[in-house]
Amino acid sequence: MSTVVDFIPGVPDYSTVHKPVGSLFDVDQCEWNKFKLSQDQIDTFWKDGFLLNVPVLTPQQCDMILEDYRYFLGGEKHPGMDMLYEYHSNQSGDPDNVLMHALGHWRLTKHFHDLAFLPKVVVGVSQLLEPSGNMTPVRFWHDQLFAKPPKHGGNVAWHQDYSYWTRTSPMCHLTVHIALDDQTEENGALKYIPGSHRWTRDGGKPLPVTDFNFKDMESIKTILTEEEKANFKPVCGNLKKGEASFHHALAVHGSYGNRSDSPRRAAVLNYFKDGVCSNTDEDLLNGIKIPKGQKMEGQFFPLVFDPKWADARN
Ligand SMILES: O=C(O)CCC(=O)C(=O)O
Repeated sequence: MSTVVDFIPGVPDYSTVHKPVGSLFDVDQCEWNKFKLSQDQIDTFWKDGFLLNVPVLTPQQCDMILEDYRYFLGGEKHPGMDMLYEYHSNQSGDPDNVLMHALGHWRLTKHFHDLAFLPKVVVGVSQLLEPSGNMTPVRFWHDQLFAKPPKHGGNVAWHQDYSYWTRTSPMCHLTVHIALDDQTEENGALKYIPGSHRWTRDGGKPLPVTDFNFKDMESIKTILTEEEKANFKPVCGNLKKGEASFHHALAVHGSYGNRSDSPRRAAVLNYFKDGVCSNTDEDLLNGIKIPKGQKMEGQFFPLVFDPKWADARN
């Protein structure tokens, strides 16, 4: 797909194009292999279930993304809001714990669209999707924005991502969380539980969802075993602006409220291995269906990296 088609007259739907369309990064200079993670980074990911502090955006690129973020924080509304898969101005419903959460904004602006194709992200994802470390073709699943306003920014309750994604299978998914502001203990930095990517039920199933509104931070503890509770030792990511963490689809993660004087905003990218199938005849995302058993592909699930592209540059 290479031509942008309007969703409603005058509102382009960038999901109709499966390559970068804007000026967030220079595509011609793209030499895929230079974006590979080191073996140490890959080993850390498989040991802990996450990898921290990978620089993926410059502060200037973060500011370009933050320009587009304004559509989601009240005030100016984007004319294509109906294209979003989800939009919660405050997912918790509690005015003292405000969490803005959106999905599907890659369809709305060039910068959000291109972020999904960022070489520094997709090459690493390709390396981390297979425990063997063999690079594998990668498809985009969806994006997410999480913003916590100053002083009364809300929690994101501890969870495993795949608990929300069993409508796609097999589990071969990965998340990249990009900090658009420096993250600290005070502003609600993302935290991880090392080793929790091995916490499953009934022969490999994820833990059940315990809080769909992300509000009740500790609700996950009601379903953990004594051993899991004993090993519940959070590590703070302390990501700097422009740094990313890569996490396994079963890595337990979450974040507390923002009590600082500044907003804490993040852009999250979710991917899966090419070949993952739909596991439902119902909606996969708002109005988007793929029959159960069929491969996830087409307009909404672009191929963002194939190791063949890197080989072709050598
Ligand atoms: O922004 C947050 O604190 C939570 C983000 C999250 O759940 C994720 O990156 O998968």
